[in-house]
Amino acid sequence: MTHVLILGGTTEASALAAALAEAGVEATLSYAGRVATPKPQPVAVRVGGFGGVAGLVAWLRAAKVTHLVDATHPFAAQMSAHAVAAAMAAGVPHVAFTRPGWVAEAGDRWTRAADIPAAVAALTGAPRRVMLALGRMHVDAFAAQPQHHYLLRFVDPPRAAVALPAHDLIVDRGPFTVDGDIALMRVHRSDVLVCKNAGGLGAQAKLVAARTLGVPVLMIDRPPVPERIELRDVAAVLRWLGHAADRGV
Ligand code: 3Y8
Ligand code: NAP
Repeated sequence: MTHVLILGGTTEASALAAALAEAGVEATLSYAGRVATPKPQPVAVRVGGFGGVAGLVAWLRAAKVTHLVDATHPFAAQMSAHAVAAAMAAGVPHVAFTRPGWVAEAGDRWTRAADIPAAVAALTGAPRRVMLALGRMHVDAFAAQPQHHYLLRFVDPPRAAVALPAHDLIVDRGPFTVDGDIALMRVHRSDVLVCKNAGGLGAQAKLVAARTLGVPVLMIDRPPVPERIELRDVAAVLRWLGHAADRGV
């Protein structure tokens, strides 16, 4: 009996959950519990950490998971590393379902940063109007560059005061639209966009908006993740599930 555990939090995870519900395949979508109201799903949902690799191994065994699909965000590197280790330990077939990173196109004005600290360092200099489209978890690091005015976008209202002197805060969850992000950057007179190389369509609008407005981008590269099979679309995952099930694994 197939039971797929999807590690979620992306548009890819939601698309796979919808396809599995449609196909009548038992699946559970897992959220870390980072936001107040995770998106409703047409499959069973669980929320919260597993308790490290051991916790995930125990969960895989207790729930009799037959396939593990890591469809987490490319920056959820710790979860992805745990997924590889736990699947190996529990003997559960595992793939990643992820999207390619964005690449600069003609007309783009990108500066690459290896990680969040490098992005903070790259903002040394005269005051600017920075659209910091990184969500909530890493905002405090930018207090090291207090000379700028920041435009922040969180999924939920902040639980504590934001440690940035000058900032505007938008509370909104994606997927976002190009027109919406063009309007946002115009109203806030953003002159640089800082973002993670998330890839995918759900976060891409701001890049198109920046290109349209000629706003330079400080693009943060993805963290390293362990070697694994990576699939790029729902059909490939469904084939993998069908194939893996044929082998009786
Ligand atoms: C809790 C679960 C779906 C998934 C939708 C995608 C698209 C919209 C764009 C900007 C960038 C950012 C952020 C972003 C996007 C999708 C996707 C994506 C970026 C939800 C969700 C959860 C989270 C967690 C949240 C983080 C934050 C990051 C906001 C659901 C809505 C900035 C990443 O307040 C917090 O603690 C938020 C934390 C991790 C990064 C951060 O450092 O703050 N995502 N986002 C997941 C969980 O609990 O397991 O409710 O849908 C999911 C989505 N967010 O099904 O349609 O596929 O990437 N999410 C980034 O890319 O830089 C916003 O503003 O332009
Ligand atoms: P992370 O740093 O890689 O993981 C930290 C810990 O959070 C994990 O060890 C695990 O805790 C728990 N966790 C992470 N994702 C989980 C999931 N889907 N289900 C259950 N537990 C999970 O993760 P993160 O970057 O904070 O991302 C958290 C969630 O937000 C993920 O669902 C991810 O897809 C989503 N998201 C993240 C970003 C981003 O920019 N990082 C962007 C969009 C969406 P235990 O060790 O206790 O198991």
